[in-house]
Amino acid sequence: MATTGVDSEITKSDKYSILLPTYNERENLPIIIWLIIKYLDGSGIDFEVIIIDDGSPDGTLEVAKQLQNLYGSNKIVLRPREKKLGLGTAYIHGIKHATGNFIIIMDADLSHHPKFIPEFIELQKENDYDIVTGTRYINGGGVYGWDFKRKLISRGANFLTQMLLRPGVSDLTGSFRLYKKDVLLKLVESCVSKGYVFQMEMIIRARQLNYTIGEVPITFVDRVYGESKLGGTEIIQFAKALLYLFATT
Ligand SMILES: Nc1nc2c(ncn2[C@@H]2O[C@H](COP(=O)(O)OP(=O)(O)OP(=O)(O)O)[C@@H](O)[C@H]2O)c(=O)[nH]1
Ligand SMILES: [Mg+2]
Repeated sequence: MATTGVDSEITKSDKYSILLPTYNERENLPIIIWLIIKYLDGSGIDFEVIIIDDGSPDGTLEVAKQLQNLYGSNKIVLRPREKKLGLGTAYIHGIKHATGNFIIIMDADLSHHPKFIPEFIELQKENDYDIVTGTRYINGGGVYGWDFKRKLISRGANFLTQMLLRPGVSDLTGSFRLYKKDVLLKLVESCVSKGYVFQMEMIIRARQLNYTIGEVPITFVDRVYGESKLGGTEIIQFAKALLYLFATT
């Protein structure tokens, strides 16, 4: 989609801070870092990766330190916290330390492939979008490795939200996104929800605040290492938050 043939040049002053929150991602971290460096260095993009580890008991931080030694502390920045405090505050913590004017948020569990990042950047530049979001739900996007139940939940959550809030963005619950830094700061400030529903609220608020949003089709692969946590409580939380947003926006 983003291959237009027009070479939109990366402005020299643009820098991308990639926020990578981790909790028990010891196996995944070396692979994701290797892929990020491979695809971004290959495209001549100026970037840093900020790893926010929340005291993972599996020793993720030790692995992160080794990666920092390997790739350098200007590329790999460590901003760990003592204990598991959740994703929302992990992002805020990361933004505070970001030196880039753009922020990329992605999961560290290999569900989000770094090969899409140059496409996000190119699309942002072409249209000066405030946000570019990965989507599993337009042509070329997709989900791999999910069972029927999980697909149904994700589709259902997106469908319900589309019906109630009409945000005009096809993937609301995904978290693979590129933001202008000041835009992300405003959004994070205006969001009230935590957990799974946070990503959806970000997009709904973005629409309210009239930010422009582009979409890049992505393939999403279920985590191979580590445990999945989506359960009944997340679904109930999501439904509650959806109703809250419906009532208040
Ligand atoms: N720093 C920090 N990172 C977290 C926390 N919870 C999850 N993460 C990380 O955030 C990213 C997304 O979390 P996931 O556990 O993959 O959430 P999910 O994709 O909805 O669920 P599964 O992949 O199915 O487990 C991953 O990189 C996690 O390691 C947290 O409390 N603090
Ligand atoms: Mg995941």
